[in-house]
Amino acid sequence: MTITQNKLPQVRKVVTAIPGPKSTEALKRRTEATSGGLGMAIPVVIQRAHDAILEDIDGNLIIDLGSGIGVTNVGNSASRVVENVIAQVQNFTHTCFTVAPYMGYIEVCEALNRLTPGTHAKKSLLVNSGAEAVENAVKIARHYTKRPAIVVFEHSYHGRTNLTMALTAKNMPYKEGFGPFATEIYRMPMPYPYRWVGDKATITEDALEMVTHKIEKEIGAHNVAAILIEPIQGEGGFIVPPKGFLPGLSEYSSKNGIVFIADEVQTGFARTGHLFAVEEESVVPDIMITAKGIAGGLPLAAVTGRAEIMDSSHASGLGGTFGGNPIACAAALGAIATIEEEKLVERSRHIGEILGSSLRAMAAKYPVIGEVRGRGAMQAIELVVPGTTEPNGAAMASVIAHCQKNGVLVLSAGTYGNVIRFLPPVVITDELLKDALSVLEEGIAAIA
Ligand code: PLZ
Repeated sequence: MTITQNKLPQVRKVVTAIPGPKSTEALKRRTEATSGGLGMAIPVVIQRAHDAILEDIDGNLIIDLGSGIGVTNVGNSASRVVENVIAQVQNFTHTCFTVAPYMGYIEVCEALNRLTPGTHAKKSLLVNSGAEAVENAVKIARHYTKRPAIVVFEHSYHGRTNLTMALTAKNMPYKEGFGPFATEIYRMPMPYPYRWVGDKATITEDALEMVTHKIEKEIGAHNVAAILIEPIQGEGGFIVPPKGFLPGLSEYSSKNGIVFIADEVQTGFARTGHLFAVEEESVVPDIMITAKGIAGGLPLAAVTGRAEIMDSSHASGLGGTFGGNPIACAAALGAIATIEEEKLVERSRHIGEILGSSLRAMAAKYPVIGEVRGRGAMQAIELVVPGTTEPNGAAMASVIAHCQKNGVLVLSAGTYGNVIRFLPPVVITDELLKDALSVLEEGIAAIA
């Protein structure tokens, strides 16, 4: 089926104050109607979005450098996603895969088994959200190993459900007042290169030594079901582990019968200049968790792993009403086809070059930027008090406010609340990205 999509022009256009009068009115209703527990990155109400442009109800065209937190990698309302969704919604909307199966679910699993690293036999399970996928990966690893302990890291983020809050590092805002939390979760030191207090020349060996020592002395390796890690930590501030750390953990896991789980929820689907971030160091996880970018904006997440691990549960031990909803699966097949046919992995590397070189040039000029880090279309700047490594949350807030006022959506991140992260749709044009970066630079220059 081909549809006619009247796509928004890929240009920035600010026609009112942000928020404009219509958004301001609508946001009053938001406050009245929606839970006060929900945050808001930019105070506008959206009526349309295509590729890397968001249009608010006042007619402002805003450059999206967040992709709805790393989701619309293939662009907002990408054509293949829209076409597949329309075709599917006309055929059927739901059966529940564990009641009466359908091909879309099977085909998404086949695609994941084919595309994730490793040539071993793989199988997949589909669920609704990243957190639900993390929960299931932990369930499966525990069932397979018959062991209780889960090893996680400082600065990690894995979700907002009870188990995934326990797996997540940061208290405020994710955990504060929401306990008690699940047990048998053990948090390990994370080699955060920029803030590592030890010798940076031996960071990988030293961190691996600390982690394995703690596992052996405090848990017992034979009690560990899984080591769970984000290949680049997302909410924690785009912390890139030093070279060799992920391969070291993966090797230690296989030597000790531990399931090595990569949480690729934020890093997956052409985000980092690879289809999956673990590919950078040729790491082959036993289980990979994906979500966000998998379905171009529809809610879908997956657990993909070694066939013997994924098959270890008894039938009906896994499931859920909506998991792998047919419309979300149709969207995923459209998103995956877009990534492959439009060569978005290469595009992500190209974006990485523009982003990286321009951010590094800014860092050389403005000492408020303590570090530029990340990979491909997933990069960030960590803001500090010039001349120190002291986190500069005020600078972050003021740069983000400048970007918003001028029609550029950027997101914050970081354990210390001082990181600005860039997660543009991978289809963003060079011109649009450069325009957004010039607005960012004005914001940084203004506080320098
Ligand atoms: N694992 C690595 O990044 C979601 C959270 C936004 P869900 N990150 C964005 C917020 O403030 O709620 C995420 C992630 C990693 C798991 C998750 C959880 O994915 O789809 O939000 O449940």
